Amino acid sequence: MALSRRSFLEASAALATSAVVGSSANGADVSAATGEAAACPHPFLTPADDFYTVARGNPKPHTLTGQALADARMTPETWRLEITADPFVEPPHVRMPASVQRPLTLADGTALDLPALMELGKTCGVKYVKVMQCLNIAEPLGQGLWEGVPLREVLRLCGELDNVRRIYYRGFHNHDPEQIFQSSLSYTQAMETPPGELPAFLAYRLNGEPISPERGGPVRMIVPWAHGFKSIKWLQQLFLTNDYRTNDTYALQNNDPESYLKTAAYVDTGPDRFAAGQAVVVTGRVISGLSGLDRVETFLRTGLKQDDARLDDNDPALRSADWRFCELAAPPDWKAILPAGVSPNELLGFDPDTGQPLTWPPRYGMASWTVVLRDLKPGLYELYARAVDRNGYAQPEPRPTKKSGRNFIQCRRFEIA
Ligand SMILES: Nc1nc2c(c(=O)[nH]1)N[C@H]1C(S)=C(S)[C@@H](COP(=O)(O)O)O[C@H]1N2
Ligand SMILES: [Mo]
Repeated sequence: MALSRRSFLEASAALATSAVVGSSANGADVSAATGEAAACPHPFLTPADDFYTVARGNPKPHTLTGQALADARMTPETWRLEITADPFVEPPHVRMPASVQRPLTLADGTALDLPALMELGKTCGVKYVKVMQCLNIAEPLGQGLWEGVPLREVLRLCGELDNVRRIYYRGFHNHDPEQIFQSSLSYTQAMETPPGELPAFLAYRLNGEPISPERGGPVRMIVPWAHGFKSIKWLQQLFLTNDYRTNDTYALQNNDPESYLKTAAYVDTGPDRFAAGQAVVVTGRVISGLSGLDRVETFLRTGLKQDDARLDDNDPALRSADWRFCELAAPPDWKAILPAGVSPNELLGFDPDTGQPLTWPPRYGMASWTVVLRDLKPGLYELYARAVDRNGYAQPEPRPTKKSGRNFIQCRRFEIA
């Protein structure tokens, strides 16, 4: 697993600005806030190159260039998608194999190409904002505006499906079975979407641009509600199976393969020493997961000694701490940050009349938060942050098990000297 990271925290210079911008999370009490401006410490849309990359493979497919990239069918011209039925049976669990009326294959020249996928996008394309988050990394990887075609529309190209209980999908893996990285959805998850929710889809544009090889292009699966392992890069193959088990590569690594994104706040790193009298700016991000976001809260722990350990998530002192409402950065000026030609009114998760997100942050999206602390006496401090979801659960609840996604309570330690 390779992890690379570029600019993680934007310069905090823009932070010490004017009055409180109106973004009270779902009507929560703003009076307890710091009373400081919540200028956005992160760009709302992460530039494609600034995502934190999680990629397997030797060589990593996105490092291929020239003819090797074309041979991998990872260029817009060479990209193809195969859709086939899996003959797998295993009585008594799986008695009949899946079947598909019109498979799409390379062998008979019917595999889907990029122009055909984009043509489909003209009539049934979707656009939405979604954060990418790895189940095993305690930090959002980046947030993009993704555009593409719902998986169900692509499956409909294949005519009648029978005995199909799961849809599996894989990306380019150097033609080496050992390197296969696969994920899956149930038939229902692929075909049906609750109103107002976001469908699984085949993405071919990120932030208004073609998807780069590093971000999984030319075509990548995006499963909006799930952690990154469901969003397979360099997509090449769908196979339809009657095996109902979730044999995702991540399941084999002890993760909950049906985990949803968790509502959780994350704390940015930053300087650990400030001069007395200097304002301390602590920033972070919050993801709105399955249970939505009501508010972010922070707790300033004071009077620490150098060798004091940070408070554990289960520490009663943390549970009963003096948690204060924390201001979120307001929604951005959509016209200024969306790619040319994209209107906020057409984004899923946004109100088609007002062009504003239906929730803040948008469903399976993220926003930034900022706390400004002034007049702190010399000493050692820790600033903790937690999210409270729309069912009233405070992080790390309701799902503290880390193999369903990382959401322990983060803190930043700093000294006033
Ligand atoms: N083909 C393929 N797709 C993949 C992976 C991979 O290794 N190979 N890694 C997955 C994991 S575990 C994560 S968290 C996300 C990371 O997406 P990013 O690199 O665009 O941030 O990609 C997913 N898609
Ligand atoms: Mo991941």
